[in-house]
Amino acid sequence: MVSSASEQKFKIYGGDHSPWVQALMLGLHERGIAFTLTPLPTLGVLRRSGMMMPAASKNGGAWQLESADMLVEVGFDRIEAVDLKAVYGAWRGVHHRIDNPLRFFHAWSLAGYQHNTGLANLRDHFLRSFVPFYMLTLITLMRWRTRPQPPPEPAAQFLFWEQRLADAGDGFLGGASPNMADLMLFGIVQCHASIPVPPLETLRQDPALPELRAWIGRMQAHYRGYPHLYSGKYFTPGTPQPTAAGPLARLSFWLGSITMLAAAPLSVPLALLLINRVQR
Ligand SMILES: N[C@@H](CCC(=O)N[C@@H](CS)C(=O)NCC(=O)O)C(=O)O
Repeated sequence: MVSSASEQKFKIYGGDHSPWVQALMLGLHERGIAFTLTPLPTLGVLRRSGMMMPAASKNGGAWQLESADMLVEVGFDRIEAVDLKAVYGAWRGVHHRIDNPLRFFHAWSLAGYQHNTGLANLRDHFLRSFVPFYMLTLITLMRWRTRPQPPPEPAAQFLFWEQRLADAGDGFLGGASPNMADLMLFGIVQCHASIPVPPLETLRQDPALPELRAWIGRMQAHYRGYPHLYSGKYFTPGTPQPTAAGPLARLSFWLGSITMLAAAPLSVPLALLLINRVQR
């Protein structure tokens, strides 16, 4: 049974650059369910599932993985396998987010978490610099292993959705309100916009994608007031960018990042160890 929105509160570990963290947060927002976002996994989560995000705990209960399972729990129908595959297909090009590592860290530095106050908050920002360090290591490995090539036809990865949206008319993929496919696809759009990668320009400009652009506009209008919209600056109607971390928090993040780099003989093996822990 799905309990009422006011009885539920989620604590989510993750970053709002992740499409799956975004999908979960958008779904909770849609259902009017309160949540907090925390940048660091608990030690228990770290031991069990490494750095994989999102992990979420409902009402202080056990931490769970898998955005789709958690969205089902709050009342969404599960996304069809073929749609999930097409959502992953729209994520191509994400590896470009580390083309410029400084820009990558800069974007992460802006994330405005505030869970604790005072020194504890600064400690969290210092420690959370390990997350982009980990992601940089992971994406670098992925690039070495798969050697991704530029697509011959940049819009191709989005054409499945362009067609589906043409069939869906003026609403969402879910009809009058967003369904799990809307949430996940919009999560991908947020990911591409959080650190702009070539697929973002394709979404903005490619003449083959008018339906997708119109849908992004409808989603932005629908989620106006949701505080993690990175796409709002690139598509109409415009919406405000997420609130950035304050200067002290950012300073702390950068001190953390420099420390992670200086401690590379320790931090790189730790990242590799944790990467191997994750079941993908
Ligand atoms: N199927 C998972 C996918 C989650 C996922 O791929 N998360 C990425 C961030 S976008 C992650 O944490 N990757 C870390 C890793 O693979 O080690 C879900 O939907 O929750």
